[in-house]
Amino acid sequence: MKADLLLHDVRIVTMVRGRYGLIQRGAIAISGAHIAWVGELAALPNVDARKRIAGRGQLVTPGLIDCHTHLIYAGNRTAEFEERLQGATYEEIAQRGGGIMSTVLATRRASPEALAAMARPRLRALLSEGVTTVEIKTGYGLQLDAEVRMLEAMAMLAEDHPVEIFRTFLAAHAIPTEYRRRPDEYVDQIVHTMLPHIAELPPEVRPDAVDAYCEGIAFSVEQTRRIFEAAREHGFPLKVHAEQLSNLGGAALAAGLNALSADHLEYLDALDIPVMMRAGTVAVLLPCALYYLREGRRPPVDLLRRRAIPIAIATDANPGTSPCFSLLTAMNMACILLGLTPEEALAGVTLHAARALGRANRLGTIEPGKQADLVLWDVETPAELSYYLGYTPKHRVIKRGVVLS
Ligand code: DI6
Ligand code: FE
Repeated sequence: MKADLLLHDVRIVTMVRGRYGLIQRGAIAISGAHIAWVGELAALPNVDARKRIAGRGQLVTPGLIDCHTHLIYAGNRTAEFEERLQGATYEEIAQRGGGIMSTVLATRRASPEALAAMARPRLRALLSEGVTTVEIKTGYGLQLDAEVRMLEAMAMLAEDHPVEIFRTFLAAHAIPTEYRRRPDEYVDQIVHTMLPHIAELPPEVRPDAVDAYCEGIAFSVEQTRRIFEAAREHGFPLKVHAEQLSNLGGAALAAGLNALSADHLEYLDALDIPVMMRAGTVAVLLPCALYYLREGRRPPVDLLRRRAIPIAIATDANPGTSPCFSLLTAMNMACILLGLTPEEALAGVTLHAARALGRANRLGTIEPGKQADLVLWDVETPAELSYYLGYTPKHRVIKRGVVLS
């Protein structure tokens, strides 16, 4: 067998079916951007490899995936942070035009180049922990031109670095102040103007999915339904922000329309879970946001487990509710605050995160045929990835078969 790269003498955490699936003395043969062979070193066929890396017992995991971020934005929300420390709530601040809207005003004034420049250090922080795929949402433009500038900034970030960026269109993130008294007209604008326009964008900027924030301070279930039905007509997969601050039924609505994921879910009702199960909708949990908001409610992890709903974990990196640019921290918080096991947390940032992006056919596990997105870690056990707080074990990243560091 010919290979471009052979990793040998490694311990492999395959994450097949969301379990560690540990191979104690393994090897991985990579051909081009893909995994050609995985297994016990002893069973390795004769390989003619252009390059070899001896792992000396290092642990290999799939490249990590942050499947929910808002890391492109302008402005500064620290005044709001200080107000919340004095007792103001996130909803109060949003209702008086602060919150998301304050970030929108700053983002609307920024060029795509400026937005990309502001996002670069945040993206670099994520990538410095073995993240190889990042989802990024629009939603701080809330006007067609400004939303498109955010998509252009994503394309610029993708050019700098081999990281894979999944673009999500979130014009339904908040009702912009100018539509405050006529929110349905903003929904008309999304349905009749924005979605038809973005559906025709060139492939390097066209969104990969459409999202909406279904919440008391944002869009009702009925408004969300109109946006999702229109998005589906243009062929976009769906994601939803739902049951973060209250239970409106957004997760069940989205799952009924075959959404890839329903995200947040602190207030998810047991009755909403069967429809997620039938649709294979992933539950994306965002522990850094609930930590930052000091939210007392927890997503119903036990019920999700019992129904075998795949659980993904993400940072929700954003300036208001989760200024967290560390996926390893999100994994730790998923264990400490939500009660996940370290194995579930790792599945949450690999296989299940890939499913939340509709890319599990290509990403998220170490199996022949999958893309060679891998991280070699200097750790003794896979649980170590969830164990530290503010410490990143030494590691090397391979993206699409190319050794990056
Ligand atoms: N839920 C969140 O936690 C963020 N967006 C969302 O829909 C908050 C975004 C922000 O406050 O800027
Ligand atoms: Fe979010």
